[in-house]
Amino acid sequence: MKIESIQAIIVDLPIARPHKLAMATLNRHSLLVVRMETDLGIEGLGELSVIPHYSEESITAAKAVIDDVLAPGLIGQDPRRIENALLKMDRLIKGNYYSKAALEMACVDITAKALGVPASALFGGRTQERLQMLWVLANGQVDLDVAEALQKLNQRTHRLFLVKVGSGDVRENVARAIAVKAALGEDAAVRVDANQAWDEATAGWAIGELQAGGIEVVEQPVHRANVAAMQRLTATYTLPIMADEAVVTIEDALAFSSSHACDALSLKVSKHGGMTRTKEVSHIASAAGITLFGGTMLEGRIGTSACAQLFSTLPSLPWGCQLFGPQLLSDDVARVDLRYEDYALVPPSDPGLGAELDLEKLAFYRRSA
Ligand code: MUC
Ligand code: MG
Repeated sequence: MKIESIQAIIVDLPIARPHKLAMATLNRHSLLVVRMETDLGIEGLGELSVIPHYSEESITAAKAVIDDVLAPGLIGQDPRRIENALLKMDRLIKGNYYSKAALEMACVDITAKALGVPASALFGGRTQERLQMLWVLANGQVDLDVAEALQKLNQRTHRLFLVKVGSGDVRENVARAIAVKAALGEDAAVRVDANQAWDEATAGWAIGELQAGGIEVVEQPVHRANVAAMQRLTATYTLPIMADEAVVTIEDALAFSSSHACDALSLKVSKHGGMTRTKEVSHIASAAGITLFGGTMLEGRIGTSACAQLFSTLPSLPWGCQLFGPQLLSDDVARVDLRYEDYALVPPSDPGLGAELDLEKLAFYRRSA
Protein backbone atom coordinates (compact mmCIF):
# COMPACT_ATOMS: atom_id res chain seq x y z
CA MET A 1 0.00 0.00 0.00
CA LYS A 2 1.25 3.50 -0.81
CA ILE A 3 0.36 7.02 0.30
CA GLU A 4 -0.88 8.91 -2.76
CA SER A 5 -1.83 12.32 -1.38
CA ILE A 6 -2.00 14.30 1.86
CA GLN A 7 -4.19 17.35 2.50
CA ALA A 8 -3.95 19.54 5.62
CA ILE A 9 -7.09 21.64 6.17
CA ILE A 10 -7.50 24.34 8.85
CA VAL A 11 -10.96 24.54 10.44
CA ASP A 12 -12.17 27.18 12.91
CA LEU A 13 -14.71 25.73 15.34
CA PRO A 14 -17.05 27.38 17.86
CA ILE A 15 -16.68 26.63 21.59
CA ALA A 16 -19.32 26.35 24.30
CA ARG A 17 -17.88 29.12 26.53
CA PRO A 18 -14.70 31.24 26.58
CA HIS A 19 -11.84 29.11 27.97
CA LYS A 20 -9.45 31.15 30.13
CA LEU A 21 -5.94 29.70 30.24
CA ALA A 22 -2.70 31.14 31.63
CA MET A 23 -1.54 31.92 28.15
CA ALA A 24 -4.71 32.95 26.32
CA THR A 25 -8.50 33.07 26.42
CA LEU A 26 -10.02 30.94 23.69
CA ASN A 27 -13.20 32.25 22.08
CA ARG A 28 -13.01 29.77 19.19
CA HIS A 29 -10.66 26.90 18.48
CA SER A 30 -8.76 25.93 15.35
CA LEU A 31 -7.82 22.42 14.28
CA LEU A 32 -5.79 21.11 11.37
CA VAL A 33 -7.42 18.07 9.78
CA VAL A 34 -5.22 15.68 7.79
CA ARG A 35 -6.67 13.58 4.95
CA MET A 36 -4.25 10.90 3.72
CA GLU A 37 -5.26 8.94 0.60
CA THR A 38 -3.76 5.61 -0.44
CA ASP A 39 -3.60 3.67 -3.72
CA LEU A 40 -5.94 1.04 -2.19
CA GLY A 41 -8.65 3.62 -1.59
CA ILE A 42 -8.35 3.61 2.21
CA GLU A 43 -8.40 7.16 3.62
CA GLY A 44 -6.65 7.95 6.90
CA LEU A 45 -7.61 10.90 9.09
CA GLY A 46 -5.37 12.79 11.47
CA GLU A 47 -5.82 15.96 13.49
CA LEU A 48 -3.67 18.59 15.10
CA SER A 49 -4.74 21.04 17.77
CA VAL A 50 -2.63 23.88 19.13
CA ILE A 51 -3.37 25.78 22.35
CA PRO A 52 -2.12 29.33 21.66
CA HIS A 53 1.13 30.16 23.49
CA TYR A 54 1.42 26.64 24.96
CA SER A 55 4.14 25.41 22.63
CA GLU A 56 6.51 26.41 19.85
CA GLU A 57 4.01 25.43 17.17
CA SER A 58 1.13 27.25 15.51
CA ILE A 59 -1.63 25.94 13.29
CA THR A 60 -0.62 27.90 10.17
CA ALA A 61 3.07 27.02 10.62
CA ALA A 62 2.08 23.36 11.09
CA LYS A 63 0.13 23.45 7.83
CA ALA A 64 3.16 24.88 6.01
CA VAL A 65 5.47 22.24 7.54
CA ILE A 66 3.12 19.45 6.45
CA ASP A 67 2.46 20.86 2.96
CA ASP A 68 6.06 21.83 2.16
CA VAL A 69 8.24 19.35 4.08
CA LEU A 70 6.55 16.31 5.60
CA ALA A 71 3.84 15.38 3.08
CA PRO A 72 6.20 15.34 0.06
CA GLY A 73 8.52 13.05 2.05
CA LEU A 74 5.73 10.60 2.94
CA ILE A 75 4.08 10.32 -0.47
CA GLY A 76 4.94 6.96 -2.04
CA GLN A 77 5.67 5.40 1.39
CA ASP A 78 3.76 2.48 2.92
CA PRO A 79 1.59 4.01 5.69
CA ARG A 80 1.65 0.72 7.63
CA ARG A 81 5.39 1.18 8.33
CA ILE A 82 4.62 3.61 11.12
CA GLU A 83 8.02 3.70 12.85
CA ASN A 84 9.62 4.18 9.44
CA ALA A 85 7.34 7.16 8.78
CA LEU A 86 8.35 8.68 12.13
CA LEU A 87 12.06 8.20 11.41
CA LYS A 88 11.66 9.65 7.94
CA MET A 89 9.86 12.72 9.32
CA ASP A 90 12.64 13.18 11.92
CA ARG A 91 15.20 13.15 9.11
CA LEU A 92 13.21 15.75 7.17
CA ILE A 93 12.84 18.28 9.99
CA LYS A 94 13.66 18.52 13.70
CA GLY A 95 10.93 19.11 16.29
CA ASN A 96 7.48 19.96 14.88
CA TYR A 97 6.00 17.16 16.95
CA TYR A 98 2.35 18.19 16.52
CA SER A 99 2.61 17.94 12.73
CA LYS A 100 4.35 14.58 12.96
CA ALA A 101 1.71 13.35 15.40
CA ALA A 102 -1.12 14.32 13.02
CA LEU A 103 0.50 12.47 10.13
CA GLU A 104 1.29 9.41 12.28
CA MET A 105 -2.39 9.42 13.37
CA ALA A 106 -3.46 9.13 9.71
CA CYS A 107 -0.98 6.26 9.15
CA VAL A 108 -2.35 4.51 12.26
CA ASP A 109 -5.93 5.06 11.05
CA ILE A 110 -5.15 3.49 7.64
CA THR A 111 -3.25 0.53 9.12
CA ALA A 112 -5.92 -0.28 11.69
CA LYS A 113 -8.73 0.13 9.11
CA ALA A 114 -6.87 -2.22 6.73
CA LEU A 115 -6.70 -4.79 9.53
CA GLY A 116 -10.30 -4.15 10.61
CA VAL A 117 -9.25 -3.37 14.20
CA PRO A 118 -9.46 -0.27 16.41
CA ALA A 119 -6.28 1.84 16.56
CA SER A 120 -5.74 0.68 20.16
CA ALA A 121 -5.01 -2.84 18.83
CA LEU A 122 -1.79 -1.53 17.24
CA PHE A 123 -0.53 -0.38 20.66
CA GLY A 124 -1.10 -3.58 22.61
CA GLY A 125 -4.89 -3.45 22.82
CA ARG A 126 -7.15 -2.01 25.51
CA THR A 127 -6.34 -2.54 29.17
CA GLN A 128 -9.16 -0.18 30.21
CA GLU A 129 -12.64 0.16 28.77
CA ARG A 130 -13.35 3.53 30.40
CA LEU A 131 -11.15 6.54 31.12
CA GLN A 132 -12.04 8.68 34.14
CA MET A 133 -12.74 12.23 32.91
CA LEU A 134 -11.38 15.52 34.28
CA TRP A 135 -12.95 18.89 33.45
CA VAL A 136 -10.96 22.13 33.38
CA LEU A 137 -12.70 24.98 35.20
CA ALA A 138 -11.47 27.95 33.21
CA ASN A 139 -13.98 30.74 33.86
CA GLY A 140 -11.53 32.58 36.10
CA GLN A 141 -14.25 33.25 38.73
CA VAL A 142 -15.13 31.10 41.74
CA ASP A 143 -18.93 31.37 41.41
CA LEU A 144 -18.93 30.48 37.71
CA ASP A 145 -16.43 27.65 38.26
CA VAL A 146 -18.44 26.20 41.17
CA ALA A 147 -21.74 26.43 39.24
CA GLU A 148 -20.14 24.71 36.24
CA ALA A 149 -18.63 21.95 38.43
CA LEU A 150 -21.98 21.33 40.18
CA GLN A 151 -23.66 21.00 36.80
CA LYS A 152 -21.05 18.42 35.71
CA LEU A 153 -21.50 16.50 38.97
CA ASN A 154 -25.29 16.49 38.50
CA GLN A 155 -24.93 15.31 34.93
CA ARG A 156 -22.54 12.56 36.18
CA THR A 157 -20.02 13.53 33.48
CA HIS A 158 -17.10 14.68 35.69
CA ARG A 159 -16.03 14.58 39.33
CA LEU A 160 -12.37 15.44 38.72
CA PHE A 161 -11.75 19.15 38.19
CA LEU A 162 -8.75 21.32 37.47
CA VAL A 163 -8.42 25.03 38.15
CA LYS A 164 -6.02 27.07 36.04
CA VAL A 165 -3.83 29.18 38.36
CA GLY A 166 -1.06 30.47 36.09
CA SER A 167 -2.41 33.88 35.17
CA GLY A 168 -2.51 36.92 37.50
CA ASP A 169 -1.95 37.18 41.24
CA VAL A 170 -0.73 33.97 42.90
CA ARG A 171 -2.60 34.61 46.19
CA GLU A 172 -5.89 35.19 44.39
CA ASN A 173 -5.35 32.09 42.27
CA VAL A 174 -4.54 29.88 45.25
CA ALA A 175 -7.53 31.26 47.18
CA ARG A 176 -9.80 30.65 44.15
CA ALA A 177 -8.71 27.01 43.82
CA ILE A 178 -9.17 26.37 47.55
CA ALA A 179 -12.59 28.08 47.48
CA VAL A 180 -13.69 25.82 44.61
CA LYS A 181 -12.56 22.74 46.56
CA ALA A 182 -14.31 23.94 49.73
CA ALA A 183 -17.57 24.52 47.82
CA LEU A 184 -17.50 21.08 46.18
CA GLY A 185 -16.38 19.14 49.26
CA GLU A 186 -15.67 15.43 49.20
CA ASP A 187 -17.83 14.83 46.10
CA ALA A 188 -15.11 16.12 43.85
CA ALA A 189 -11.33 16.13 43.47
CA VAL A 190 -9.73 19.46 42.57
CA ARG A 191 -6.29 19.91 41.00
CA VAL A 192 -4.45 22.99 39.79
CA ASP A 193 -2.28 23.75 36.76
CA ALA A 194 0.17 26.69 37.02
CA ASN A 195 1.46 26.30 33.44
CA GLN A 196 5.06 27.20 34.56
CA ALA A 197 4.01 30.55 36.07
CA TRP A 198 5.80 30.44 39.43
CA ASP A 199 9.38 30.75 40.61
CA GLU A 200 10.54 28.12 43.09
CA ALA A 201 9.92 30.20 46.24
CA THR A 202 6.43 31.17 45.11
CA ALA A 203 5.72 27.56 44.19
CA GLY A 204 6.85 26.40 47.64
CA TRP A 205 4.47 28.85 49.35
CA ALA A 206 1.58 28.01 47.01
CA ILE A 207 1.99 24.24 47.28
CA GLY A 208 1.94 24.45 51.09
CA GLU A 209 -1.35 26.40 50.97
CA LEU A 210 -2.87 24.15 48.29
CA GLN A 211 -1.96 21.02 50.23
CA ALA A 212 -3.65 22.41 53.35
CA GLY A 213 -6.67 23.40 51.25
CA GLY A 214 -7.31 19.85 50.03
CA ILE A 215 -6.04 20.21 46.45
CA GLU A 216 -4.92 16.82 45.12
CA VAL A 217 -2.24 17.62 42.47
CA VAL A 218 -0.17 20.64 41.33
CA GLU A 219 0.69 20.61 37.62
CA GLN A 220 3.82 22.25 36.17
CA PRO A 221 4.42 24.84 38.95
CA VAL A 222 7.72 26.21 37.56
CA HIS A 223 9.39 26.86 34.21
CA ARG A 224 9.79 23.76 32.08
CA ALA A 225 13.60 24.07 32.00
CA ASN A 226 13.89 24.15 35.80
CA VAL A 227 14.24 20.41 36.39
CA ALA A 228 16.15 20.96 39.64
CA ALA A 229 13.29 23.00 41.13
CA MET A 230 10.76 20.35 40.07
CA GLN A 231 12.96 17.74 41.73
CA ARG A 232 13.24 19.72 45.00
CA LEU A 233 9.49 20.46 45.13
CA THR A 234 8.71 16.79 44.46
CA ALA A 235 11.04 15.72 47.25
CA THR A 236 9.74 18.34 49.73
CA TYR A 237 5.94 18.05 49.42
CA THR A 238 3.67 15.06 49.80
CA LEU A 239 1.18 16.78 47.47
CA PRO A 240 1.90 15.14 44.09
CA ILE A 241 3.68 17.35 41.53
CA MET A 242 2.79 16.67 37.90
CA ALA A 243 5.04 17.59 34.95
CA ASP A 244 3.45 18.75 31.71
CA GLU A 245 5.33 21.27 29.53
CA ALA A 246 8.69 20.03 30.88
CA VAL A 247 8.40 16.52 29.47
CA VAL A 248 8.19 16.48 25.68
CA THR A 249 10.74 13.99 24.32
CA ILE A 250 11.78 10.52 25.45
CA GLU A 251 15.04 12.16 26.60
CA ASP A 252 13.04 14.55 28.85
CA ALA A 253 11.17 11.56 30.20
CA LEU A 254 14.46 9.84 31.00
CA ALA A 255 15.87 12.97 32.73
CA PHE A 256 12.73 13.40 34.86
CA SER A 257 12.58 9.70 35.64
CA SER A 258 16.20 9.30 36.65
CA SER A 259 16.13 12.37 38.94
CA HIS A 260 12.53 11.73 40.08
CA ALA A 261 11.67 15.34 39.20
CA CYS A 262 7.90 14.71 39.33
CA ASP A 263 5.42 12.33 40.89
CA ALA A 264 3.06 12.32 37.91
CA LEU A 265 3.17 13.11 34.19
CA SER A 266 0.63 14.57 31.78
CA LEU A 267 0.97 12.63 28.53
CA LYS A 268 -0.10 14.36 25.33
CA VAL A 269 -0.07 12.63 21.97
CA SER A 270 0.74 15.81 20.03
CA LYS A 271 3.34 17.06 22.53
CA HIS A 272 5.35 13.82 22.33
CA GLY A 273 5.08 13.57 18.52
CA GLY A 274 2.51 10.83 18.12
CA MET A 275 0.96 7.73 19.59
CA THR A 276 4.11 5.58 19.31
CA ARG A 277 6.32 8.13 21.10
CA THR A 278 3.66 8.75 23.76
CA LYS A 279 3.66 5.07 24.60
CA GLU A 280 7.47 5.14 24.82
CA VAL A 281 7.40 8.15 27.16
CA SER A 282 4.77 6.38 29.29
CA HIS A 283 6.97 3.31 29.73
CA ILE A 284 10.02 5.34 30.75
CA ALA A 285 7.99 7.23 33.34
CA SER A 286 6.28 4.11 34.66
CA ALA A 287 9.63 2.37 35.12
CA ALA A 288 10.57 5.20 37.55
CA GLY A 289 7.28 4.95 39.43
CA ILE A 290 5.90 8.16 37.89
CA THR A 291 2.13 7.89 37.57
CA LEU A 292 0.26 8.87 34.42
CA PHE A 293 -2.46 11.29 33.36
CA GLY A 294 -4.01 11.51 29.90
CA GLY A 295 -3.56 15.16 28.90
CA THR A 296 -5.17 17.11 26.09
CA MET A 297 -4.29 19.84 23.65
CA LEU A 298 -8.04 20.43 23.20
CA GLU A 299 -8.35 18.01 20.32
CA GLY A 300 -11.55 17.60 18.35
CA ARG A 301 -13.20 14.25 17.80
CA ILE A 302 -10.53 12.72 15.50
CA GLY A 303 -7.64 13.64 17.81
CA THR A 304 -9.62 12.68 20.91
CA SER A 305 -10.23 9.22 19.46
CA ALA A 306 -6.47 8.81 18.88
CA CYS A 307 -5.60 9.99 22.42
CA ALA A 308 -8.33 7.93 24.08
CA GLN A 309 -7.38 4.80 22.19
CA LEU A 310 -3.70 5.18 23.09
CA PHE A 311 -4.46 5.97 26.76
CA SER A 312 -6.76 2.93 26.89
CA THR A 313 -3.71 0.69 26.24
CA LEU A 314 -1.67 1.93 29.21
CA PRO A 315 -1.09 -0.51 32.06
CA SER A 316 -2.38 2.12 34.47
CA LEU A 317 -3.86 5.63 34.27
CA PRO A 318 -4.54 6.53 37.91
CA TRP A 319 -5.09 10.25 37.28
CA GLY A 320 -7.66 9.68 34.50
CA CYS A 321 -7.72 11.91 31.44
CA GLN A 322 -8.82 15.39 30.36
CA LEU A 323 -10.00 14.57 26.85
CA PHE A 324 -12.82 17.09 27.05
CA GLY A 325 -12.15 18.84 23.72
CA PRO A 326 -15.33 17.43 22.13
CA GLN A 327 -17.33 18.64 25.16
CA LEU A 328 -15.90 22.17 24.93
CA LEU A 329 -16.19 22.44 21.14
CA SER A 330 -19.81 23.02 20.21
CA ASP A 331 -19.38 21.51 16.73
CA ASP A 332 -16.90 19.38 14.78
CA VAL A 333 -16.14 18.24 11.23
CA ALA A 334 -16.08 14.50 12.01
CA ARG A 335 -18.41 11.94 13.54
CA VAL A 336 -16.88 9.50 16.06
CA ASP A 337 -18.56 7.18 18.55
CA LEU A 338 -17.17 8.93 21.66
CA ARG A 339 -19.33 8.20 24.68
CA TYR A 340 -19.09 10.30 27.83
CA GLU A 341 -20.97 8.52 30.61
CA ASP A 342 -20.69 7.89 34.32
CA TYR A 343 -17.77 10.30 34.82
CA ALA A 344 -15.78 8.52 32.12
CA LEU A 345 -15.03 8.42 28.41
CA VAL A 346 -15.54 5.15 26.55
CA PRO A 347 -12.97 5.01 23.71
CA PRO A 348 -14.27 4.13 20.23
CA SER A 349 -13.94 0.52 19.10
CA ASP A 350 -14.77 0.89 15.39
CA PRO A 351 -11.90 0.14 12.95
CA GLY A 352 -9.05 2.67 12.91
CA LEU A 353 -9.85 5.92 14.70
CA GLY A 354 -13.54 5.26 13.99
CA ALA A 355 -13.88 8.77 12.51
CA GLU A 356 -15.92 9.79 9.50
CA LEU A 357 -15.67 13.26 8.00
CA ASP A 358 -18.82 15.34 7.62
CA LEU A 359 -18.02 16.99 4.29
CA GLU A 360 -20.69 19.69 4.64
CA LYS A 361 -19.30 20.76 8.01
CA LEU A 362 -15.76 20.58 6.68
CA ALA A 363 -16.74 22.96 3.87
CA PHE A 364 -18.56 25.24 6.34
CA TYR A 365 -15.80 25.53 8.97
CA ARG A 366 -12.82 25.41 6.59
CA ARG A 367 -10.70 28.55 6.80
CA SER A 368 -10.65 30.36 3.49
CA ALA A 369 -7.14 30.98 2.12
C1 MUC B 1 -2.43 22.25 29.85
O1 MUC B 1 -1.52 22.87 30.32
O2 MUC B 1 -2.69 21.16 30.32
C2 MUC B 1 -5.22 21.52 28.37
C3 MUC B 1 -6.51 21.74 28.58
C4 MUC B 1 -6.66 23.00 29.10
O3 MUC B 1 -7.67 23.54 29.44
O4 MUC B 1 -5.45 23.53 29.19
C5 MUC B 1 -4.55 22.66 28.71
C6 MUC B 1 -3.13 22.86 28.68
MG1 MG C 1 -0.91 21.45 31.82
